[in-house]
Amino acid sequence: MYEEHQGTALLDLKPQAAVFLDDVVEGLSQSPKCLPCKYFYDERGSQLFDRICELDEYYLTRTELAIMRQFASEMAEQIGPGVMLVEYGSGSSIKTRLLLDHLPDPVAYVPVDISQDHLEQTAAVLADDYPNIEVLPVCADFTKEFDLPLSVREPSHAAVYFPGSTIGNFTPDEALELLSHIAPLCGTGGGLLIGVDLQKDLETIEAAYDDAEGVTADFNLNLLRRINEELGGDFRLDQFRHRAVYNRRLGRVELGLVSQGRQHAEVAGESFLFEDGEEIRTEYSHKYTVDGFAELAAEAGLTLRRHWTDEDLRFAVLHFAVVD
Ligand code: AVI
Repeated sequence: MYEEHQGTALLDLKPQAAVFLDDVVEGLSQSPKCLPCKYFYDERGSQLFDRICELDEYYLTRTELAIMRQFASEMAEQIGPGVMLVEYGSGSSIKTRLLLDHLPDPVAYVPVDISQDHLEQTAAVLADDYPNIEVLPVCADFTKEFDLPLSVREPSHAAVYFPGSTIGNFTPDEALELLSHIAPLCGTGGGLLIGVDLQKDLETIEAAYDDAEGVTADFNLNLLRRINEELGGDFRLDQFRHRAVYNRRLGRVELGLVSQGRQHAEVAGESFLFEDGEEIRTEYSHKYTVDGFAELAAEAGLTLRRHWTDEDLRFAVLHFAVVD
């Protein structure tokens, strides 16, 4: 299960079966139709997401980064010395580096990601740049339970870093399930540092998910392109329109693709009917209040210790402790 990669041992726990087709057929057979947002991120989708992060309207990335720049040393102090830092996602970002730069005597850094290529590349670069920190990549689906790798030096505790408000792409039930793995993973004395997008005015939120340049629309439609290319689908991309609506009651952006007319599309020999105006739900992006998120995390055995926000209260980074 361990493979050697440019000086970093990779723990490979990724699911072996190709489930993309099953998930697509299952989602399109439901009413209302849906497709899992995790399939946005093929190579093209990841490039489009990088462009989204640079958009004027998409305030999340730059706001979180500004919070990290301002408060990384306080966050690192909260996390404490001798940590095994476990990042959900590949951690190539400046945010990860800010944290690693400020942590007192970290023992190991464990990026966890399902995308092996990306994980290997970023782990190798970080191992080069931080020779005193053992880099132990784990290729796994972090929404499922997995074991931490062994480090040469014994850590005093483990802490999960989960930036980017990716937690918002899970429903509250799914988020609770994911969070409930963290306390047993890290054990008493462990922690969680997590980036969460906050509830705010509708205009700001909807603009972030429906930008003037149409990059988010391309990102959303890329899912159909991927189905066409990888699963032999015949979706006509110009016959579906990107839609992003903020549902204030549920505190979430609802992203969908709306059929422009009554039409059929085939995937791997199965035919699906789309009525005029029918929507395929492709993503939720939940927005929280600090108290609301702390309540959810408390159900998973995590106690809010501190949090940091920007001046406009757009985004928050929260630190939780695992307590008995
Ligand atoms: C990855 N995730 C936090 C993004 C978000 O804001 O929910 C995904 C995204 N979807 C459309 N734009 C960005």
